Amino acid sequence: MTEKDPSLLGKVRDKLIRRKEEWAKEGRLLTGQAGAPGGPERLPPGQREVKNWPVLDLGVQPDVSAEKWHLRVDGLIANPVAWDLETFLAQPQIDSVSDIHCVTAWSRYDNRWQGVSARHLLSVVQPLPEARFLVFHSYDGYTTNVSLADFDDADVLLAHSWEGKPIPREHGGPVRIVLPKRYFWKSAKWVCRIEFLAKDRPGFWEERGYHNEADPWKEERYG
Ligand SMILES: Nc1nc2c(c(=O)[nH]1)N[C@H]1C(S)=C(S)[C@@H](COP(=O)(O)O)O[C@H]1N2
Ligand SMILES: [Mo]
Repeated sequence: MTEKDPSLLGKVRDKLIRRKEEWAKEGRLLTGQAGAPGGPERLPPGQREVKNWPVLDLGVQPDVSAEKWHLRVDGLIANPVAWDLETFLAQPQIDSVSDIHCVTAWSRYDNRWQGVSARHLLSVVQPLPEARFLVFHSYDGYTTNVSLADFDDADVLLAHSWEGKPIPREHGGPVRIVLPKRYFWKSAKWVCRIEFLAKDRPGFWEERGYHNEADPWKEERYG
C-alpha cells in the first residue's frame, strides 16, 4: 500500500472535509489578535486548553504494523534513505516536551515525545543547497508541507512514543511528525515518506483553504 492508494483516499469522510473547508472560507475562530512564543501568554490567540487528547483524521486510521512501517526520504538530498522501524529506532533518540495547538482551537500542554530529531535526520540525508521545502506523505494518503527552515528546529521530531509509550494507532503510530511551532495539521501521522523540494507544494489541508505557514501565534488558520 502506498500513500497514493486511491481506494484509501476514496474512503475519507467527504462531509468532514467539506465542513473544515467551510470553516476556512468563513474564517471561523479568528480573533484578530497576535501573540508570540515565549511571551507572557502560553495559549495562542483563539485557543483553549484541553486535558484530553482529541483524535483528528480523514476517517481512516491505517493499521501500520511495526513490520510493515517504512520511511522513505527522497528528493533534493545527497543521501536518500529507506528505513525500517529497527533502523529508525537505532538512530540517536531525543526526548522533547511541547504543547499541541490544533486549528480547531484546542491546545494540549506538556506532551512528552520520544523519537529521532529532525536535525539528526537532516544530518543523515544532507539536503542539497536548492532544497527549501518538504512534503510529508502518510499511509492514509494525507500530505502536508513545511519549509526546511521550519523543519530544521530543535523541537521537531519523528516521534514513536508519547509519555513513555508507543504512540497509539489513532494518534499516528508507529511514527508521526511533531512540529510544535505550527498548528497540529502540519504534524503528519503514520508518516511514510519525506520529500525534499525546491518549490513549495501545498498539502491536503493547504489546498483546502488552510494557511500555508500555520503559525498559531500569528493565528494563521486560513489563507
Ligand atoms: N496522516 C495524517 N496526519 C494527520 C491528519 C490526518 O488526517 N492524517 N490530521 C492532522 C490534523 S488536522 C491534526 S489536528 C492532527 C491530529 O492529531 P491527533 O489525532 O493525534 O490529535 O493530525 C494531523 N496529522
Ligand atoms: Mo487539525
